[in-house]
Amino acid sequence: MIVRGARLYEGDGRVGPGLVDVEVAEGGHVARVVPYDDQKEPPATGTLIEAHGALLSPPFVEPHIHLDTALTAGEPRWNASGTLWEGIACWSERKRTLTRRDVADRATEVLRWQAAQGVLHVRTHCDVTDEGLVALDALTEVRDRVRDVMTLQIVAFPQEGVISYPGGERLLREAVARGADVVGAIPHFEDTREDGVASLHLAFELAAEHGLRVDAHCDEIDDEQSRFVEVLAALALRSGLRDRATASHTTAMGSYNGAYSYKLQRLLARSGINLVANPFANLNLQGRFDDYPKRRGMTQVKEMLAAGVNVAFGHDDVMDPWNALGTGNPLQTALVGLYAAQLTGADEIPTAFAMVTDRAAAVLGISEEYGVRPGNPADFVLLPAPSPAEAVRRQVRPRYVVSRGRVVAQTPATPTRLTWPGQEPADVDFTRASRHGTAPHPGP
Ligand code: 17E
Ligand code: FE2
Repeated sequence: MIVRGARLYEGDGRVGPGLVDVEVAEGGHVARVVPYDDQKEPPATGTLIEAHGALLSPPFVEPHIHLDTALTAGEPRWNASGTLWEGIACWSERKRTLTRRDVADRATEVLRWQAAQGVLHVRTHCDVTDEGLVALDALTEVRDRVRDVMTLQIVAFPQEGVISYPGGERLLREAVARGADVVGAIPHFEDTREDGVASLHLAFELAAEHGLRVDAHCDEIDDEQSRFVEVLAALALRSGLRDRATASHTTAMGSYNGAYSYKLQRLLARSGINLVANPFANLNLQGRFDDYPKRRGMTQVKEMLAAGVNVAFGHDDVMDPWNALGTGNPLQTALVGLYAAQLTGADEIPTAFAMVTDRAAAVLGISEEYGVRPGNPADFVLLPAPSPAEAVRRQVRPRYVVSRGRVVAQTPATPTRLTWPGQEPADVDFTRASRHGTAPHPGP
């Protein structure tokens, strides 16, 4: 396979200077990336993709989703209050009826949606507060079945607590023994501050013992006194786990005072941990106990990025008790995230794209093999846009999704024909090319 004349996404929101050709070797790896030469004849054999200046990016990375709960919204009842807490109660009821087939079918369906939209690396949380560990066994099976196309990391996530849930620690250990890739926690849900701290100690112990990563749902509450992220960061720093540890949600940070925030920025930067904000869930679930002014619960995305902390955006839910909507589209996550975090400056919009690509890859710990470079797996998406910012603005679907050198998804361009007063019907062009002969605005 060869992709000709593409703009190459190089990470951190940046695009390479000229157009390139990307050649894929037989084994599904990137063989060469060379400057585009329009005089050169394309090879006679193999798949040829003419990019015409479209953006070639490594695939989207989903750093935080719940595939075990996906597609259960309304079962057995709807989350009427819209709180995290009622969501957990609804799920607890639904959990009693889980079968392996049920979980595998729903998870697979969402993975198909993700692959179609260019997501080829996924970290899913999986509730392990279940005596049968039904969802965990289902997801490890699914992980094996999709291995040739996508990589799936499974977090052993104790949704109803580790210390405060009967048998919680035993179940967490058993989940690790049965093949979870990452150890989770939910300290703000434990009965006491001390239980929350103990749950984080346990997660780091287990991770160290088994060579795993840590990703905790951490401070997902509007309580400014919920301060478990400092514990997580200190443990990451002192254990040496550092960037192998992630704090997800950290919505309480949206309520921290300035003095404490300053202290925390320094600690988080030194610790090397990642943060994952989940704009759909955070905007939906937080602030539910406020009247006005009503908090919206996003963590300190802009401030933590400025402090040098890696922050990524996750989708979190797809049609479950915590979010009735969602298709798993990472560019939707990026768009909603950039508004929630006010990352709307010209140099900030490309950062939002990085937060669903290379910054998310860093969360999964796959940065080395991630990126369209010789020797790496030929995994990429071809986006019909000249820049990351344009891809986000126009919410484009990848024209091609390529995994290990094989096209796994293809979406044809579908222009909209508009009949406009005084003109012949014509396709609408949502790019900002001027209709009056002046140069198009370069855009961010
Ligand atoms: N469980 C939880 O504790 N928090 C969430 N945001 C979701 C599930 C989706
Ligand atoms: Fe979550």
